[in-house]
Amino acid sequence: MDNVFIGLGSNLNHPQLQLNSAIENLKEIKESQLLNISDFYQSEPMGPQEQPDYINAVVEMSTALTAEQLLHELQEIENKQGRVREQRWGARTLDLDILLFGNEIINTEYLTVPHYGISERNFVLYPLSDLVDSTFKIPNAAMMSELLAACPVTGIKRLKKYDSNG
Ligand code: A4P
Ligand code: MG
Repeated sequence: MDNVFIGLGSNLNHPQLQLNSAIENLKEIKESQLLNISDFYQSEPMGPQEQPDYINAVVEMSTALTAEQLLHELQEIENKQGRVREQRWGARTLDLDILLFGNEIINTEYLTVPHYGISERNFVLYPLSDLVDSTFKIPNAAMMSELLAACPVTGIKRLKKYDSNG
């Protein structure tokens, strides 16, 4: 079993509810368990600015699936929740990215793991830091404490602990 971290993002159609639904759907993935959920964060859009703010979070799971099998499951959930792929970095109902897959380094046509934005994006690093300690080392990158120190807190705010009734 590998411990994996998945980034969740939404800025359309009631983003907090989209994340709540995504979490319920993630719990149903075969041969996998949901272990931990970060706080939810509101973040200003990276990319085109004429789109709403995002709600972002990170979850930790364990899985017996391969990374490609997991990606397939995540894309099914994105589609189920009405994801339409249009503009790059444009607004979306749900984006599920594999941030880390154990210590694996993957570079294929379909997958880049660790996710290419993990070291710089505040809307990834801050929720991830809810789930790992400051000495956590990201494969091919630096330690959590160093990445956080270099990452601006502007444009992001912590909302609340995930509430399964919310
Ligand atoms: N893919 C490769 N590696 C991975 C991975 N580690 N996890 C491939 C998931 N998918 C991965 O993804 C396109 C292809 O990436 C997939 O088919 C898969 O094979 P996509 O979800 O269809 O496209 P995308 O998400 O629009 O593109 P991209 O470049 O992944 O966008 P990002 O980087 O996810 O950014 N601003 C804020 N504040 N918060 C956000 O969450 N998100 C984005 C999207 C833009 N601005 C944002 C946020
Ligand atoms: Mg994506």
